[in-house]
Amino acid sequence: MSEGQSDELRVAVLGVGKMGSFHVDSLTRRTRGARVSVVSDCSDEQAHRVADPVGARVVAEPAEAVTADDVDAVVIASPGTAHESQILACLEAGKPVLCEKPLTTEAATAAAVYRRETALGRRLVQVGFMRRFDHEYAALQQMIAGGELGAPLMLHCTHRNPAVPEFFDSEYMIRDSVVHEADSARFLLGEEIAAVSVVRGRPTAAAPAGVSDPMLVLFEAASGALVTIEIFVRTGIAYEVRTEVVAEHGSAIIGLDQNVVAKRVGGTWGGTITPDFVARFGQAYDDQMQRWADAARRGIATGGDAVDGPGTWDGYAAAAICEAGVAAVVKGERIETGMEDPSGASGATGDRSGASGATGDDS
Ligand code: ISE
Repeated sequence: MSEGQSDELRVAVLGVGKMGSFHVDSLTRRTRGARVSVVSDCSDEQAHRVADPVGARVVAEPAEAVTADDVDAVVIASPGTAHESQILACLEAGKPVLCEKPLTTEAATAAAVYRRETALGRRLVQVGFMRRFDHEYAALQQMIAGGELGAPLMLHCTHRNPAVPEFFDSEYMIRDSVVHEADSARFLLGEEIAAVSVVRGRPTAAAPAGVSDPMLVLFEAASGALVTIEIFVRTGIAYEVRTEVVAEHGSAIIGLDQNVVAKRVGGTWGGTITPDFVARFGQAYDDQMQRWADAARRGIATGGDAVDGPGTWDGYAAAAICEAGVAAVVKGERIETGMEDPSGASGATGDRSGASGATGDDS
C-alpha cells in the first residue's frame, strides 16, 4: 500500500478451504478499505474457483504471495502445520498477518514466533480467535471485568458440533475445538491457565472406536478459578456453544440462541439452533476482519503495531494449554501448562494477554 497508489489494503489469502473462502467473501463484500489481490492454495483448481470471481491473481507458492508487490497484508487459513513458516515469512517481509488458529502446532514453535515478533518491536500477527469479537462474549467479558458480578469462581462451557470428519480423535478435539475455550477462558477471566485435566466418559455410538466423544475437560486458572468444558463433536443436532460464569455475586450465561422468532407450528413451539460455527460466529468473523484490516492499514501508515485483537502471546498460551490437554487425554493425569514468558520477562499475563484487546465495542 505505497503512498499515493491506493489506500486499499491488498490482501493475500493463503488457503481457501472453508475458512479461507469465507474470508475472501468477507474481504470482498463486507470489509471496507480492503480487497483480495492474491490467492494461494495447494489445489490450483480451488484457488481459481475462489480467486477468479473476485479478480485476484493465483500464485502457486505461498512464499511468493507473501513477498508480492501487490500484497500489503496476509490472511493465513492454510492447515496448521503450514502456519509457522508462513508467519515467519510475513514477519521477515514486515507484513501484517491475520492467522487462523492455531498460531503454530506446538507451544515451543509458538513461543519462538512470539519471540521473533517481540524482537521486531512491532506487533504484526493477529490470531483468529474470533469469539472475542462476538457481541455476547464481549459483553460478558466487560461484565466480569467491570466487577458487577464479583470475582469469577467458575466458568461452565458447552461446546457441541453436530458432526466432524472421521479423523477427529480425542487429541484433535482438544487442538481444534477446545482451543477456542482456552482462549475464551483467558479472555473472560483475564488470567492464565495453570493446569488441565480430562475425563474420558462413555462415548457416543457415533464415535469411531477408541475415540472419547464427549469428554469433560477441566482448566485450573492461576487464581484457582475453575473452567469446566463439555466437548462433544458428534451430537447429530446442531452447533451449540454456551458459556456460564458463576461469580461471587451472581451468574451470567451466553449462547442461548435466543435472538430468534419462536414459531408455533405442527403442535410444537420454538426457534432454530445455528447449524455450524460460521452461522453462529458470522458477525464475529466479519468484525474481526474489519478491525484487523483497519489496524493493518494504520500499522502500515505509521510503521507501528498492526493488530487489534489477540496476538502471538495469546497464540502461544492457547498452544501451551492444548499441549497440556493432549497430554492429559493420553496419560489420564492432571498436567500443568508450565507456561512461562518466552521472552524471559517475569509475569504471565500483563499486557501480553490481550484479554482486553478485542472487546467488540466499536464493531
Ligand atoms: C472448528 O475448527 C472451529 O474452529 C470452530 O469454531 C469450533 O467450534 C469447532 O469445534 C472446530 O472444529
